Amino acid sequence: MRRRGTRMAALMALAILISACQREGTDPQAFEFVIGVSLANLTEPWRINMNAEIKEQAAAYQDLRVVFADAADSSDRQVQDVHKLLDSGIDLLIISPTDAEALTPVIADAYNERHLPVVLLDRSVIGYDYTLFIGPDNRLIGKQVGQYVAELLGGEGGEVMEILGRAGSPPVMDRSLGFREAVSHAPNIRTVGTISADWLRDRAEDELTAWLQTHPAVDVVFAHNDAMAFGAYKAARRLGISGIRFVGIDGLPGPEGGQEMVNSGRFAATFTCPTGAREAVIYAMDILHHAEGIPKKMILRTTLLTRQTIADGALSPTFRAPASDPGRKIVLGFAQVGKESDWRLANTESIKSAARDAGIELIFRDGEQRQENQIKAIREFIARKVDIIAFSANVQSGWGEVLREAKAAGIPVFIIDRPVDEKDESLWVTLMGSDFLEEGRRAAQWLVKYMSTERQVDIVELQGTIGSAPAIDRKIGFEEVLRDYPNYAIIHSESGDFFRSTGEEVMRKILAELRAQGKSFDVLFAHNDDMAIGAIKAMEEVGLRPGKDVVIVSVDAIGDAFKAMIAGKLNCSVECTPLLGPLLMKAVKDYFAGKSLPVRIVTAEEVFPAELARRALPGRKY
Ligand code: GYE
Repeated sequence: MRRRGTRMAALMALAILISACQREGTDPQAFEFVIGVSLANLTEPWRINMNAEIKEQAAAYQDLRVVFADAADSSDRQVQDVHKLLDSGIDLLIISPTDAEALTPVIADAYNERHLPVVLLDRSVIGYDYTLFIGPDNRLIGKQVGQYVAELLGGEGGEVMEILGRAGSPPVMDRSLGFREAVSHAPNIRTVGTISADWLRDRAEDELTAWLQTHPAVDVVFAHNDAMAFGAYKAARRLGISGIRFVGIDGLPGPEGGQEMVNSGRFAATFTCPTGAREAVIYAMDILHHAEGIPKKMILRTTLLTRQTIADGALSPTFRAPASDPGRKIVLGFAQVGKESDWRLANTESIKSAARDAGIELIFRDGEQRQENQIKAIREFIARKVDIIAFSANVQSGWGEVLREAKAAGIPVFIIDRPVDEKDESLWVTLMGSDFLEEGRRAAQWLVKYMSTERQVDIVELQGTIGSAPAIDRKIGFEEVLRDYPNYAIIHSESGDFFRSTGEEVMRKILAELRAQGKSFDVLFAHNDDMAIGAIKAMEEVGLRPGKDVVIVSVDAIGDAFKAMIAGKLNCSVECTPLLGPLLMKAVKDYFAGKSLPVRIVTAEEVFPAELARRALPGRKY
């Protein structure tokens, strides 16, 4: 309610300049919050739909006023729009950037300097300087289209023509990459042509008319959105060419929308690409009300629409009450990895308490670090006909068989924390947890900044459980950053299996080996804090001063890591939150309420260098 007078004046001025909306009949003075919405353009049907959905969802809130700005596809104009919105005193910014590079600085400034919450819609920026990203995984969409086209054409294969949106834009590059990766597995499919039509129907019609003159025999036309696919369809019809299968993306309702094109047989298929607009407003209000558990990224689900899948209910959210008696408690079977670290113990506690709070009946099984125990537990859940199964995969491979059994039994599976590397993503409903690659990158980014040196830096790496996603990805992310710093070298890398005791043992062994070779090292990168704390003990035994003689960076940000940082023995911990219980129970409830869930939810995390530890410790929850 602060600065209401001046803000009111600034907003009225802005509303005249741009446009605004609030719930019908509400007193313009009464609103509590003002959200600024900066859209890339209002020409494409998909973006017009996004705009409409924001307005509809915003109308549900009494105390909300939304101010819109349309950048008409100009990033310069969008930068100005954002400045105007910021200067007018908005409480939160929702933005769909025209161009990541051009918009990153002004968005980072709003987020870091003005501490304004920022929700990115559909397209991202460079880096992580925003509150929440909601959008599709364009590479995954491209891959799904490729898999569908490969199936459509079958063993014989055929010729495919690809119509791109705006050349060089991230969605186009990702969709094309995913598509070509998928069709590259089908030997008889040849991509015989590519044209760019800037997302526009008429441009696609003109371009394809010219192209078809010389290549009338193409089997499939894949267009990056339905508008261009329709343009392509019209071109073929005008030239009297039949037999081409048209595949689009967006799947919007209404005349000329993808749903109509599929139902009328003009398209073989399209793929939904939800705008995320409603979720953006819902989460924006949660953020403004300081709700807990706001994720960092929500990757929205894409659904294949053919006449058959639509007939099977692909468009209608199916109400999924627990099998027999909707009134009874939802029964969730959870197969946990084990008890290897403080992180894991906090994760287990978070799940157990959140299930209690949500009134969900939890059957909890501890895998004791063994995959076969987890598989046995999942089979037990299937036999007991639980309503839903959730698990964290000790190692990422070898889950296909049991996940197919759960699917065959009609029991939905949620994966939390550690993903699996199965290709068939229909074997689980959603995956929620951290971005382990990004954690590895952050550890290395902090290290090179902290060391700021050209001299040789030798690193010992304590890996987590071999074959587990966090160990694999943290290593990849860490090495990816160090590739630009040739004076940094990992001279020894060994697994401590995420245990504090094993971290200590393995470090003791490494120290002895290096001493015998007359070698020393400068840095320890430990894939989790527990192993780092174990290693600190082993270092002190041989008279080393951890945190001083050896710089130590690790991952998790558990309580004991803060104590070690305050004691000067650990230099930095990259956060990885174990508090996934509330997120999981909310998703379970949403699922049974028939809501479509994101395919991926990435949690929000920070980096804690030692100098921040003392101030941060009191607020830590694990
Ligand atoms: O970093 C580690 C735990 O899967 C992210 O497993 C989790 C990791 C975490 O043992 O402490």
